Amino acid sequence: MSDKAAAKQRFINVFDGLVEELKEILISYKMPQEAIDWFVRNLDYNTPGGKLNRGLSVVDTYAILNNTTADKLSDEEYKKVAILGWAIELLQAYFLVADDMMDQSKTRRGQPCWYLVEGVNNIAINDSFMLEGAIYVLLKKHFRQDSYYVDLLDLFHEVTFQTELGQLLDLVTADEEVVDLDKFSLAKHSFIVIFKTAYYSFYLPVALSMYMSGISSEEDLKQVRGILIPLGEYFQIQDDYLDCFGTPEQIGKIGTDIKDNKCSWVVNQALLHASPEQRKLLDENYGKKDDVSEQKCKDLFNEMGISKIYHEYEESIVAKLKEQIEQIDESRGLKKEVLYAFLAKVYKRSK
Ligand code: DMA
Ligand code: MG
Ligand code: MG
Ligand code: MG
Repeated sequence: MSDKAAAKQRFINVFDGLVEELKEILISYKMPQEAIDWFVRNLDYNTPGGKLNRGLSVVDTYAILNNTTADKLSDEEYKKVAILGWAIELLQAYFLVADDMMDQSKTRRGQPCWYLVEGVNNIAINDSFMLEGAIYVLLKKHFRQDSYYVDLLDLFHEVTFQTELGQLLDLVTADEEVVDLDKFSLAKHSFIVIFKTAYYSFYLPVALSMYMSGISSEEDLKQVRGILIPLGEYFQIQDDYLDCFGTPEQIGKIGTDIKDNKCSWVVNQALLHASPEQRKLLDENYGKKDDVSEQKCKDLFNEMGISKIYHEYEESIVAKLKEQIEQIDESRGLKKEVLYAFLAKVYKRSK
């Protein structure tokens, strides 16, 4: 097994233990077996199947801040920080189960979306709530006695609300019936993606490790936010790009942004550069539910060289982020390496 695979396996082993702990809580409530089995199936289907980048980042960041590597952490310390990692993965699972219903997606992580699994349907709504609820059950059990417990709770609540604000703007900007491309703009796109993705995917993992490491002054939290928010914006621009230009085999999901009339980075770039005829084609085809209209939009994006614009954007944002990371003040214990490690995970990703 490679080091990377071994690290992932150690992390997944913690999850199996957490499922047992959550199960015990339902048993203590004398929950009938069929509901316990359902909850376990919900946890297993929706939580561990992804890249686990967010969760693993909590562990890696913690190791860097404590001048060590993850494999050198004792089992006890490893488990504790890994629980924070799994708490983010549960938050992500909660958002994704709901997001796939709202976006009418078909597949996720190479399998059918949870709400489309035989017999699930709208029970997925309650299942998403329960994935979120599991976060607080675990935090209470494992962090109740720690001085930073309330900081963890505050952070999860704040970031959850920010994500929901982003999802709200994402949804109300993408009307199901009326397509009005004048409603889109890069400024609105930036707001949507910072709120729906950057806070929980980038700021949250680092801030959690910082609290657990005791390196959590307001100045240092502000310093990391200043880099992780634009980095998260870049990550979601990649997600928008891959929705249109990635293959389902690569990204594990079938893109829905064009049919869903989403204010994505791709269509915003096209709108910036479109001739009157190209604009007309978009007005007539973007946001339509059929494959032919979707293909016409994709052909136009190819003809307009959106990929080239994307690759230029990628190089320029990465150069900017590196410059910004270099400015970090490490005097209170924060490390530039934390941010370089994040950047390396995102740069040129294809899934
Ligand atoms: C997802 O945005 C954001 C959250 C909070 C789940 P999205 O719909 O672009 O994500 P995906 O492409 O994975 O469905
Ligand atoms: Mg989606
Ligand atoms: Mg969505
Ligand atoms: Mg997407």
